[in-house]
Amino acid sequence: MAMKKLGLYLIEALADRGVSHVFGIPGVHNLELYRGLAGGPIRHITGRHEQGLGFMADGYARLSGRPGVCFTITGPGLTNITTAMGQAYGDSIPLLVISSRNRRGEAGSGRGFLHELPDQRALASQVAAASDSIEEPGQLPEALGRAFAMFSSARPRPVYIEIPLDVLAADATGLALPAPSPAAPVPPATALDAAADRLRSAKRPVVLAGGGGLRAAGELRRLAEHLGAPVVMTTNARGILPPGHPLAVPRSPSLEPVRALIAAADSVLAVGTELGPTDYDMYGVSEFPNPPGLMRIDIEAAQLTRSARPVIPLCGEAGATLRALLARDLGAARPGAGEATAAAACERALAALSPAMRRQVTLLDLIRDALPSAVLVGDSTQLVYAGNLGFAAASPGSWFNSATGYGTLGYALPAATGAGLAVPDRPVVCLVGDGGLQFSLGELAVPGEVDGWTAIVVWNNRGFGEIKTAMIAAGIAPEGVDVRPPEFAHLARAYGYGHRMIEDPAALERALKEFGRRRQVVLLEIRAEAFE
Ligand SMILES: Cc1ncc(C[n+]2csc(CCOP(=O)(O)OP(=O)(O)O)c2C)c(N)n1
Ligand SMILES: [Mg+2]
Repeated sequence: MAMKKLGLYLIEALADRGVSHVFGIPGVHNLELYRGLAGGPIRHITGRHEQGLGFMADGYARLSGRPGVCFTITGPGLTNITTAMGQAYGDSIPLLVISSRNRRGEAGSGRGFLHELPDQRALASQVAAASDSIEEPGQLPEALGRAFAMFSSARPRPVYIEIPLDVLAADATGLALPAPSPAAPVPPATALDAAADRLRSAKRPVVLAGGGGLRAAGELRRLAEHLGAPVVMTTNARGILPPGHPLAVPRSPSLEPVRALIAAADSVLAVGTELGPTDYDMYGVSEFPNPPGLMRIDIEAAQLTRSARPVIPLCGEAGATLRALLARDLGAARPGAGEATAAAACERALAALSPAMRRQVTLLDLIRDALPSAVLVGDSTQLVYAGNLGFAAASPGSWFNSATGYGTLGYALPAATGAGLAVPDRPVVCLVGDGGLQFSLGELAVPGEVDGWTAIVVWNNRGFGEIKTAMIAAGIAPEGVDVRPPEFAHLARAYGYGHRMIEDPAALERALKEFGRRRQVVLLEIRAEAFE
């Protein structure tokens, strides 16, 4: 019988776990990862830089609900992807990063083998929830099993597995597939009973929803409607309640009117939210106060006491935990309750924004309404900052960006490409600044190559606009911020994409509707000046 190399085993094991896409860049150092790929069930997407493919995997994971799997080479492949791992770590996104490594005995020798680093695993461990070196084939099934178990029953984050070249090519004949993952955890019945009691007697309940609640949108909605509880949604939770839902508060808890709504509650149920500063104190103005009567659902025990202390900690997966609560006696339904408070908080929060930001939120509303099924993927740019404060996304998962969490420029374009691969029948809008897009220009090739349906909306203010404003506000003479943008029309042409210059909202609406009519990649350049 022909020997089966470990690289081939890995592909079979991934396919067995339902992996359908791998984001990678091949090299002589990871050839054995590719032996089983061509002609198989897994589609390989080639990034133009490992940071870009890591962001693609991140966008793919968010929309597919599956881990984004990445293949990199030893050394520079790994160092290039660490920024994307940092972004995914900050936002609790499951990535499985598989890298080759120098042969056993060569790695870390200091002799200068191709791509050699002193300690790859230690480097990756700083941006991963777990990192493993596979020193012999028999260790791989357990490492993979652990990775998949962590994705489904712990706060999902990047997991790193490295396989030395000689181990990748070693015999894996007869190696068993990784063990199936355990069921997602639910809190103990006593804690659930206590939470149900508290919710039943609450007079002014409020729900704080985070990204961990995205896959439990139905349960969250039922619970909130039963209790008459306004639902405050963080950046990553936007869309859990749709725009216009009477209990929806799609506004940042960094804004004073939203904080006032929370402070006036007698019971607050936080679901899958870190209660972290990039959502709850976006501008570092004043720390978010401990919410009154806090019950907190999180899949990770350690997270339950970070940033705020709950009176009832509920360690469990959001959907399963909410279903367990809904199955308990929560008192009579309270139709209409909480609606006036929610509406008032929404209105006051919007009024608290600067006129420029309010106009930007209106522009985002226009984009959503022109393309109701679109996923909006953002970078760190002015339009997106305004959206994170006050934009109501159409559906769960249709609003996410790198202006929050780790905050990496260059995220939006590749993440939009990955999102599109996960939901190929939906258009994707990438919202990016002229500065941020220049961080990932190489990845412009990929949406066209994978037959994507992507509108790249560039907010062109000819430089690092927000940083310039911050320098001026700090009394610093602007330096390093008037960076020259390329001619985006020429760039679009180079890749065979359409281009439109947008100078007023009506033109944007027309261009988006035209884009929505058929699958294509188009670059819509907004002349920001014309919107100021
Ligand atoms: C990798 C990385 N480097 C630097 C920064 C700091 N930074 C944040 S926003 C920004 C300017 C972005 O310019 P642009 O994309 O044009 O957006 P604008 O502020 O002009 O809307 C910079 C340099 C960052 N967030 N990430
Ligand atoms: Mg700019």
